[in-house]
Amino acid sequence: MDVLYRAGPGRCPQARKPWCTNGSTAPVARECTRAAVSVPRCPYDDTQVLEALVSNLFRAACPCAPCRCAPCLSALRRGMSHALVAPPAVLITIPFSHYCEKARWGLDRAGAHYVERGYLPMIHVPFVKAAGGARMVPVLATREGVIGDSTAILRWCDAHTIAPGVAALWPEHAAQADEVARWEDAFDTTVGVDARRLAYGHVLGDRGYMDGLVARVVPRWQQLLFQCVRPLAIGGIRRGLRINDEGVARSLARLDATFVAVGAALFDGRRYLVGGRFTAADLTFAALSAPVLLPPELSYYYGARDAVPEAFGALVDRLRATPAGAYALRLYAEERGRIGAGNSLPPI
Ligand SMILES: N[C@@H](CCC(=O)N[C@@H](CS)C(=O)NCC(=O)O)C(=O)O
Repeated sequence: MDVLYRAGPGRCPQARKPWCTNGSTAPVARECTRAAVSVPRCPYDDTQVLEALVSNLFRAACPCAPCRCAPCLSALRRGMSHALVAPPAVLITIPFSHYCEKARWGLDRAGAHYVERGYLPMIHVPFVKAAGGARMVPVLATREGVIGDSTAILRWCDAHTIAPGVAALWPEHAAQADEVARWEDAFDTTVGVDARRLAYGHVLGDRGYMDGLVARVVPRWQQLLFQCVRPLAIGGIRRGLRINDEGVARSLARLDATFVAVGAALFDGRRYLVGGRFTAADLTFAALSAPVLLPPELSYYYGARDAVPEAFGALVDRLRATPAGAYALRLYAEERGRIGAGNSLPPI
């Protein structure tokens, strides 16, 4: 565990940061009297300051966010100031992005000690860049470096798994590992793109749904900003992801074909795509198809099935009823949150 403080006299070094107003339930850092034995360096320090300034402007939550891993949460419950629990890794996300969910699932499963910082599309750009990423999320800032791709983050998880009894996402057997990589690559470029375009295509125009989604997943300053630039932001997403009738129809046809291929691969009754056990191929399919399957485990992000516009709900029902859809939902029920469940909390 990476919490390197002990009780004793002295002041928490973080307490000097005047902007630490602490929006959480933990004791305020200013009152902290525990001495630091050694301060783990937060890989996100500079960006934290930037975010803190913006957050404070809008009186949003304290940016000194605790790590969400089980040991840190339990340390917080025992009364340790959240400012003392510095995360060794920071996951920068658009919280409802399914590529981010893929990375988050890998990290939770590995028992990783990290904190998530979520931003709405477009707002994410300066924060990603400040953390050393290119533009896209997910970005994982670690002490060893910055990783800007969901597959690379899963590979990082395999190398850093601390949860007991958790097998690697890529099997050791070379032929099986290649097969996993082939499925995983294919899902990244098909399901990932198509599910996103379909879901956005159905919900972007639904003001009530979008407001609910935004209110759930980001702090207030981002919600206010979104209200101000809503037409620009939605127009930007539509143009950037080519969300138009033609694009949506093309994505639907391609998604159906991928679901048929996955169903065919499972036709002999196997429970996982490769090697008789859960791998990166299964995780990637389930996470990337989540926006069109709305697994109950992700209702925090996407809302319940009944909350989506009617036409979209009908599509969700149809896809859920396919063998591939049922398989992805089963993976969520059986695999997501079972390991490192303490981590599976909403982003801060
Ligand atoms: N291949 C990348 C794709 C990630 C991706 O498409 N991210 C989207 C969110 S779903 C993104 O960052 N979009 C914002 C942008 O392009 O500025 C991965 O697997 O990480």
